[in-house]
Amino acid sequence: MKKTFIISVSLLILISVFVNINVYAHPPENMKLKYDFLNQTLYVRIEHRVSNPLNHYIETVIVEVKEQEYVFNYDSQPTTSIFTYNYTISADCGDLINVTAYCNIEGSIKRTIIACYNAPPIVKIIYPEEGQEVNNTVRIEGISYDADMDDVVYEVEISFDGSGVWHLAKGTNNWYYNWSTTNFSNGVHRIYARAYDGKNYSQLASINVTVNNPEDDTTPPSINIEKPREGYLYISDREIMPIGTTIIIGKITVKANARDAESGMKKVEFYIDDELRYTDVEAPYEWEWKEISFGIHEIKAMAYDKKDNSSDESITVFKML
Ligand SMILES: [Ca+2]
Ligand SMILES: [Ca+2]
Ligand SMILES: [Ca+2]
Repeated sequence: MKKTFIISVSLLILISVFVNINVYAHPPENMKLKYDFLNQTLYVRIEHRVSNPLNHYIETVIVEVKEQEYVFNYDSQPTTSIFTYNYTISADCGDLINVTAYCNIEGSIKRTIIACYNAPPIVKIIYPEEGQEVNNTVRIEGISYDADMDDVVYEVEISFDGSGVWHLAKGTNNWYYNWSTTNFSNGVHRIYARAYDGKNYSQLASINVTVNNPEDDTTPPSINIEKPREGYLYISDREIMPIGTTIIIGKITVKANARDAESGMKKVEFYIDDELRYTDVEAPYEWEWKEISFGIHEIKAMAYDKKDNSSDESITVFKML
């Protein structure tokens, strides 16, 4: 007696495991409705993907209109994917028509239309998420769909901060829009999306995001001339001693130290008496002044950052040979 019981339970478990694997169930994927008022006919197009429509199928379709319920039962479905049922249903323009389709194993799908009226499309923003911090270029992504059988989503548009300017997104059911956040100030901005089915716009979908791009660089770089040093004597590029006046005999390598904390250094220009003599685009910034000259001159080094902010430093020297 006990043995038989155990065997029966084991068999039951085995069968249930087998059944679950064999007929893995999922709710119907989609359903679209259309009501033809002249012919008083309701069209119900169902998407329910199955491997065997004889044991996995839409079993019941229930139509509710004007507090009346129509029940349609089936013992299979016509195809393994998408099929349409027609029902003669009496409705007036403006009536709500609710349709629910039940899978024979698990799940159902429900859709509603208003007889003779267009259902506006629906749009959703999937990325970025509400409150997310963004910078540079952001790919705004979303989905849209339309409940009416004959309608498709014609286009999806994006707008920012209630500007009233709408930008066309790429794609419809799955859409995206590349947004350059550098054209926007840092801080909170609102993204809006709407879909159009050729007749009506959807309700707006919207999210807030925080734009956070590096601030513009308006600070000039720092610069100082390291060589020659004020008040020193140089002979043939060598520092000899402090003598109170800057005197250079022979050639000299002018060296400048320049830094920029924001956008970075672009170049240092070297001038003699306000005449540009050399441009160094890479640190260390230096230039060998070897022209023979005699007299008082001004050496100037001018630093530029990548946003063309500049600053300079000068030194007056006496040069011989
Ligand atoms: Ca529509
Ligand atoms: Ca700077
Ligand atoms: Ca250099």
